[in-house]
Amino acid sequence: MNSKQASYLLATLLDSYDKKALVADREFFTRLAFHFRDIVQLAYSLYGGRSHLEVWIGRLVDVLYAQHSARPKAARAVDEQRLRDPLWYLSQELVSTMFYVDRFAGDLKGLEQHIDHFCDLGINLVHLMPLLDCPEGANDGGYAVRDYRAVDPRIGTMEQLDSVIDELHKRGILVQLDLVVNHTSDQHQWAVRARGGEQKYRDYFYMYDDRTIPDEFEASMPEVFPESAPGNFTWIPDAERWVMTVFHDYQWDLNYTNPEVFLEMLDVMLFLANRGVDVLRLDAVPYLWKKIGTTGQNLDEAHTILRLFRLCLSVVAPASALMAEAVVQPSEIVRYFGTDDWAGRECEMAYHVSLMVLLWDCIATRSTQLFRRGLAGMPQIPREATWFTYIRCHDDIGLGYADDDIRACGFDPYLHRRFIVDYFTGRYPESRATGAPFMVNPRTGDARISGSAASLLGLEAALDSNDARGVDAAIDRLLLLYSIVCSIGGIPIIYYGDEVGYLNDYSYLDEPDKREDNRWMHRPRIDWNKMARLRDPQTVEGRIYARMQHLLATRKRLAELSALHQAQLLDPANDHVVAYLRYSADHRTLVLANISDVTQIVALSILEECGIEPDVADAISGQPAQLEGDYVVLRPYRFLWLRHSVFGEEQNL
Ligand code: OTU
Repeated sequence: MNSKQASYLLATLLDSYDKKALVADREFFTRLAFHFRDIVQLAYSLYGGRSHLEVWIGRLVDVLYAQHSARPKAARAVDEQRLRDPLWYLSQELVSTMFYVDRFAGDLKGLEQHIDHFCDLGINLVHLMPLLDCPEGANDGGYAVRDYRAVDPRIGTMEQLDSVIDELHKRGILVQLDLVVNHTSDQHQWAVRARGGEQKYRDYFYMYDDRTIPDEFEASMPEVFPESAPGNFTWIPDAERWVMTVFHDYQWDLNYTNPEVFLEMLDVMLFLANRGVDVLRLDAVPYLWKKIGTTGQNLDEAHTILRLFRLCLSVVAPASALMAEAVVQPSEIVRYFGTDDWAGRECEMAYHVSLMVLLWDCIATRSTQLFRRGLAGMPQIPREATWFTYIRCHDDIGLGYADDDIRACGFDPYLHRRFIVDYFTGRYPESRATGAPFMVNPRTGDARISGSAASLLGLEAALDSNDARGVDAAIDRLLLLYSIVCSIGGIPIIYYGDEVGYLNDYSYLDEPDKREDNRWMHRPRIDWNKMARLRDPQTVEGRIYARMQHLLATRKRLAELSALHQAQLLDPANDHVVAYLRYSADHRTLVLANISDVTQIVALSILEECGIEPDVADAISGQPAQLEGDYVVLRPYRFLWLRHSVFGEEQNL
C-alpha cells in the first residue's frame, strides 16, 4: 500500500467519525495522521495477504480512539510534557528499583506506607512487578495473567493501583508495569473458552490435535525451563489438543499470526498505559513469533509487532516508554531498540543483560578480560535508546557470553561457564558465594545461577562464619558493582533488598508451588523491622545503605553520566581494573574500578589521555586519588569517579 492509498484509507475511516470529535480530539487525529502510513505498512507486512485487512485497520483505529477517549486528563498532560521533552528517559537523574508488591509491602495499601523509603534512598522509578490477576498456586510470580484488566485481589484493586500511581507521581516517582505479551495463564478467559471448544479462541493459541506440527516446531526450538517445564507443548485433555507452552505448562503462548490477538493485546497495552504508567516492560519479546524450522526467537516478525505496538502507543499514549525484556545474545538484544526512524522504533529501553553477566564474570575471574572484549564487541545502540543497567533482578543469571570472546581470552567456553557456575554456587574451593544452580540441562550442559547479590558476593558466608574482614570485602564488592551500574550509562536498577544487602531467602522451600523454582531465593520478603537497621551505621544494613544513598545522589549530580552521552571503554593496561570515560561538553569523568582483592596500580598516563589532572577529586569521596610516583593506587575493590570540569567551577568538590 503506497502513501496515496494510505491517505485515501484514512480519509474513508475518518468519514465515519463525528466532525465535532475530529475537532475536539485534534491532537489524537493529528498523531494518527502522522503515523498512519507507517502503521498501515507494518500491518501489511505482517498480515498482508489476508482478505479485508482494511477492515481490520479500521478496527485498530477504533481501538486507538476508544482508548484515547478513556485516557485520563492527568495522563494527557504528561503526554504534552513529554512530547516537548521526548528524551526524558535518558536523564542521569533517573534511578529505578523493582519489586513484588506483596513481598515488598504486603499489598498496594502497604506500598503507600513505604513511598518514603524510595525518596530517602533516591529512587524515582519503581517497577511494580506482575500484579495483575493470576491463579493462586503456581503462577510464575504473576507472569501467568488471568485478567489483564484486574489487579490480583491479594494485592489490591484497580482503583487502588490508580491511586498508588497517582501518589507516586505526586512524590516525583515514575511507574513501570509489566505487560506479559507473549502468553496468558491457562485460566485466562481466552484459554478457558479455547478449552471449551470455541474455535475463535482456539485460534488465539497454537493448538493442534496431534503431534505432527508440535514435533516439527520442537525439532528446532530450545527449552526455556528444561528442568521444571521440558518441551514446548502441553497436552490439554479437556480440549484433546496440544497447546504451545514455551515457558511453563500453564502459560499458553499467544498466536500473533492471528491479527485478532494483536488487536486484543493492543487494547490491553493501551488500557495499562491509561493507568498513567511511564514505562511498560514487555515480557519475553524475543518469543512473539514462531515459525517451524526456527528457534522461535528473535524473528523479524517479532520486531514488526513491536514497531506496530510502538506506533500505536505513540498515537494514544506518547508519554509511555517501552522496555524490552530480551535475554538473548548481545547482537540480538540491541535489535529490540529498533532504528532511529519513526517506523523502525521498537523499545526505548532494554535490560543490559550483557553488562550484568560480564560483571559477574569479573568477580569470579578477578579479571576484566572478558568484560572488555564483551563490551567492546557490543553494537552501538540508537541515539534515542538506553539500557537498564543492573546486577540482579528477579530472574536467574544466564551465562550468555559469546563463545568467541571466551576463546579469545584463552578459555574453553564450556569449561569457563562451568567454572562460573561452580564459583557462584560455592563449589569452587576458594569461593565464598552461596548461590544455587538454576535449570541445569544435562543434555546441553547449560546451567544458570540463582542467588541474591549479597550472597553471591560472599556476605552470607562471611556473616555465618563471623568473618569481619569477609563482611567488609563483600560490602565493598557490592558497592563496586553498583558503582559501575550507576555510571556506565543507562538507568540503574537497585534490585529491592540490595540497598541493605539482603541475603538469600530460603523460605520458598516451604512453599509447594515455589519449591521447584529456586529463583525465589532471591525474591525476598522484606522484613521492615530489620529494614529499620538501615539508619544504624554500625549494622551491615546501615553501612550498605549509606554508601548506596551517596552513590545515587552523586550519580544524579553528574550530567555527563546521562545516557545522552556514550561511554568510552578504556584499556588501563591492568587486567584487574575497569576503566571508562564519560564526557559531555562541560565535564569529563574517568571511572576506575579495581575488581580484585589485591591493591592495583594504573599508570597516570590514562588520566593524561583523558585530559584529567592527577589532583582532581573523586566525585564520590571528594578526595583526590591516591598517587604513588607515576601511578594511581587502587586498594581492593576501590572505585574512583575522577571528574574534570572544563570550566573549572566544581574542580575541588
Ligand atoms: C521472563 O523471563 C520473566 O522475567 C520471568 O520471570 C518469567 O518466568 C518468564 O519471562 C515467563 O513469563 O526465561 O529466565 O528472552 O529469557 O522472557 C528468564 C527472554 C526467562 C526470556 C525471558 C524469561
